[in-house]
Amino acid sequence: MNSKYDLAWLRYDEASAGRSAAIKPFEGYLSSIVAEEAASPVSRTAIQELTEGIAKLTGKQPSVLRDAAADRFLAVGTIGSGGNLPLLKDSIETAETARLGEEGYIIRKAVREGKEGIIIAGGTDKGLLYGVFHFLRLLQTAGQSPDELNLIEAPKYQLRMVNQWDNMDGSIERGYAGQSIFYQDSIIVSDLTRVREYARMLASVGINGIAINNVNVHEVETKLITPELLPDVARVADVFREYGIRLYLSVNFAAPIELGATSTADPLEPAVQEWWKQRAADIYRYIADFGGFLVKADSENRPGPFTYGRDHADGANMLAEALEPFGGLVLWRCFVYDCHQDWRDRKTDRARAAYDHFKPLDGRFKDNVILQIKNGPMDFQVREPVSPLFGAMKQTNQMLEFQITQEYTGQQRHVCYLIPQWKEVLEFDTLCQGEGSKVKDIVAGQVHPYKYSGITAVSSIGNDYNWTGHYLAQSNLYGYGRLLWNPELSAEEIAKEWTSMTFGLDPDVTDTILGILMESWPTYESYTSPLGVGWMVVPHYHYGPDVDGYEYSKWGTYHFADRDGIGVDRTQATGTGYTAQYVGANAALYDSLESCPDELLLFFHHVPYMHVLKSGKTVIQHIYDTHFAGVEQVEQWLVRWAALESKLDRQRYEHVKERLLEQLESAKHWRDVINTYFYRKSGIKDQHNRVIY
Ligand code: GCV
Repeated sequence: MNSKYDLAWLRYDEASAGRSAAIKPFEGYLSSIVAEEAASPVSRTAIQELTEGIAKLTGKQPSVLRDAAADRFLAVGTIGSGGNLPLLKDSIETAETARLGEEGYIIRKAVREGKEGIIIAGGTDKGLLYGVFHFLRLLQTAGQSPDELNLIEAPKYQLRMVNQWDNMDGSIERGYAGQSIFYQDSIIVSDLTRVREYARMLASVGINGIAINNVNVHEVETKLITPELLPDVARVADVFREYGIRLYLSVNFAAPIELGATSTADPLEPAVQEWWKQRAADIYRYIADFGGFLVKADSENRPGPFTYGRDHADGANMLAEALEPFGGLVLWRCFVYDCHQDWRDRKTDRARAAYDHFKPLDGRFKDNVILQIKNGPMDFQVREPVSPLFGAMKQTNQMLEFQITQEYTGQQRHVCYLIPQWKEVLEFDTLCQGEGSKVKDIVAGQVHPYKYSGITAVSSIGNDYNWTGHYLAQSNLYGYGRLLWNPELSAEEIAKEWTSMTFGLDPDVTDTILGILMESWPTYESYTSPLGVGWMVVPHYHYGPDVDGYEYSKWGTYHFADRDGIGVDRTQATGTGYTAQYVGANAALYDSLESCPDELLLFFHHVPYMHVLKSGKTVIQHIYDTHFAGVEQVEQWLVRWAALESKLDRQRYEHVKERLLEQLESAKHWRDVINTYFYRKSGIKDQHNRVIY
């Protein structure tokens, strides 16, 4: 290890097998960069990234010129920002410019007066930066030719964010990759080198917003919005700004009380409203382009408007009013449910909560409020249906929240490539405006005309050398950004890009890693909780099996297994009626035992163990078979990984091997606990007589 941290997919590793073949067709263009004088910090970053990237990839420093001296060169700039780069101006049509918006770019070959240039032209400086990262990606992934190059790209989503769940004591809630890179000992770190490197990683995949503190806002963090801490927050905002990323803060709804200003946090109380207006004014004095507030209210014991008999529109609107004069946004989370439920109460259903709380408020939110909705109705399980709240509110901005950090999917000790899961969510057709009302279009504001929309996710990074705990978990952070840029990319394409950039182009290496990644989500699902029922994890910690860990608890997460059967009845006739929150054919699909998809059966229905699935297997046999198969799959991965020993650097090879060995042990533990539990409950034998305890 030469540096203090791994460079992930930005290693620009000249020596990687096959890399030079990818660069070769571009070689003639790479020694001179023709650029206007950088007009903004983001343009400066773009030119610097391009120069340094090429230098590392080729071993030769390109020169940056104002005019084309050589016959071949790269021409970089923003569209409409002056006449210094004729090649750039001449080769772009006005109609194309309109397609770019602020963040899009064009990359193509152009010829003028016998000189050939590859142009990288951004709609604005941000578009240029994204174009530069795209071009550097082309140099690292095989099969590109300058002659065929003609790309026009713009991101699908307006807000493309990450949420850090970092606390100022340096810990990270649900963090599995070390301590915070932002905070230590209750202050913001003075050396922001690593934060800058993180900004690069995020910008390289198109992320444009970050909330830098945990949504559970504790005592010290409550002060982040005060002049005491704002100078430090502003330092962090400065770093992200250079990479086109806006900074947001999570706020404590009870802040005016906790900071001693008022005796209430009632959103309709003028003194409280005034206090928030003052805080907003303070913040924008320090950070002129501050993004806004992220809020977890009335959720898991956090304060909120319910205390004062007010609803969530009252709460969100008060904050929105304070931010409005400055163009700030309120990202208001819908993860609101009763976490003090009585497990004996079979009528209350946590899955219903977000829809029941928020749907009736449609039309009441100010237009700088966006509701932030988790992908599923429960909590980032390995398998859940899509939240029925998406698209259910026509007049209220919505954004989607994913979880990159692998809280319930192996905690970055198990490989679990999540892009296929996220793609299923995005492709779900809610039917809210008839067929073709997919989640991916709803959160792009293309189904209902939302003013603001987008996607966010809980980040997975910490100060571990490799950022994400498991080297292969870097693929989820990379893939998340790429998917937000363009949700039409396939999970394989994304995995391939990441693998090539991170590990080089040797087909043995890329094929093996690609295979493991693509098999990993179904594998994780197969040896953990079956058929969409979820939970069955060690309470609070959420790693490893504990079938009844949450069964008699207050958290509303039950499986109801008894000697005869298992599953949660969420049907309209006999269950909690949750299925009715879906539209038309979707409600019918989930409500009927006949049509409900196997993988979600136990989420929606309580069935006997001998119920026959669409696959032809009984539920109990499915449980046994998948749990044995999951372990065998991990065993196979170890064999495939071992074959790469001579092709990988020692550090990464050994690290992944160790994690796979741990995954194998953990998968066996899951298999034996789950199979034994259900064998003992049901008394039904495995058809294949395998060992169950
Ligand atoms: C930040 C889950 C996690 C909590 C998290 C919460 C949330 O319940 O276990 O750690 O709190 O989600 O999303 O607010």
